[in-house]
Amino acid sequence: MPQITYSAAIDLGATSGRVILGAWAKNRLTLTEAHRFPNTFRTLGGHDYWDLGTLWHEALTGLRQAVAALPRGAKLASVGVDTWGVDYVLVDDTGRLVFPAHAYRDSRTQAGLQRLGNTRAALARIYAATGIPNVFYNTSLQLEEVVAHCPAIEDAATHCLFLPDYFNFLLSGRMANELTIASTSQLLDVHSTDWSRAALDHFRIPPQWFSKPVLAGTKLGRVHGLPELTGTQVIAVPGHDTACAYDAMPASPAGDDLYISSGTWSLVGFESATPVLGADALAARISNERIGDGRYRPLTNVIGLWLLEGLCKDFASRPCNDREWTGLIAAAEKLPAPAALLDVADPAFSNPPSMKVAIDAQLKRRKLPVPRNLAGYTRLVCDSLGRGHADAMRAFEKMAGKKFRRILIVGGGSKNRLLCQATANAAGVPVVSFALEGTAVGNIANQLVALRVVKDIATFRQHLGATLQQKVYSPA
Ligand code: LFR
Repeated sequence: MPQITYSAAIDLGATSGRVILGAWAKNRLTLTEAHRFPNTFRTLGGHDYWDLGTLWHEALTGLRQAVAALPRGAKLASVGVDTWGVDYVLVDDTGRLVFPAHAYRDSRTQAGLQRLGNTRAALARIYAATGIPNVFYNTSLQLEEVVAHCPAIEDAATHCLFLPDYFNFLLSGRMANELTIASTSQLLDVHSTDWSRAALDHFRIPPQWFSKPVLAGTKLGRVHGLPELTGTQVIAVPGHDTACAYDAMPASPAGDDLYISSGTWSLVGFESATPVLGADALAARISNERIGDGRYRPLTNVIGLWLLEGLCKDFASRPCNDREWTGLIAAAEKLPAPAALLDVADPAFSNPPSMKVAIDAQLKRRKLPVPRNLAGYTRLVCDSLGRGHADAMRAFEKMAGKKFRRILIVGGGSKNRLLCQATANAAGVPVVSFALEGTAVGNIANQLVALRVVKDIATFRQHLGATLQQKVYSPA
């Protein structure tokens, strides 16, 4: 019998969550989806909140199903949690929630966003300190608003845990802040792996709420309180889903691949030993998020397939299954390329009541024709996102002084032929798409490294690359 290591990834996204069981044997990872469930935030009295009780319940259901799927006598060696970025809970010393968990699309940060946006010197200082631009969802703006709105919170809360940190605590009983998720906050020092006192002071956030972040691979302890999981290690993987997705990229060791994790957001970036900072980087909204080992992932957040998801809501003819999606993409491919593309950075696209109305308004303002049907809009959106990806690539090349030879794409958009081809055409380099559950695979890869079953992430990528199905789109 080969030696098999079983690990589970709890991988929580803003619109769906899953628990994936990984089996590693003979340098090959086999995945089983133990459980998948929808996620959404709920609006109460004008504010948006996550339903953490339901998420925890679903995570436990998934873990139990993962254990039930193990062969007789096998044990789950470890479990790791990753989630979307920036969201957090405030707890007391016993881990009790002392403030409701808001969702990052809640509008309570708008005033702070504008205030910081209008004070150029302060924004430049915060960017120099944290490497994170001014974005509406930043934890910094969220916490600034909580402290201002509810000063008593400073006494009630003793710890700020990001969502992966909180689920790790529920599993292991240990409170720790993990580095990659901390790096999404705009509160981490860009030159060290500790918090930025300048940023915490600027936003008036109590520094005692945070502990020095741990690196990915830290063992937090055994799962407690769940008899089925006795002995299973809780491992702090990169808590940020995008950091996990990037770790799963079968990248060339030469470091000349650009990465896109394509889903609701298009997360375009690369790996670097140094951050990309300065006025041009701030203007290009480059986020210097962190890799699990402490290095950097300079990244631009292009609006992504949120545009297409939003548009579909406005069409009765919207696709409802994989076959219909393929049909829509094929119809869009047959259309002529649009004469002019959308400005995808238009803030009107971030959360409009109707995406179609928002797109039409931009086109009319620019005196451009409005597409006739959903296929026409799909063509316009994919070509425009391809251009957005290429623009991000060129900005990185200029600022980091390097050339990218390929673009690697994972996530939902990697299955979208039109988007992959549009990206290759606009960027002038091949796009390589992988059929890969990037976030869950990166989560499990980090557990295997922590368990010393795999030497390091580079070795994992080599093994993964040898077994993965890939499709290459050459620039037309
Ligand atoms: C993707 C993601 C992005 C982050 C956004 C908000 O799931 O983590 O990286 O910018 O969600 O947190």
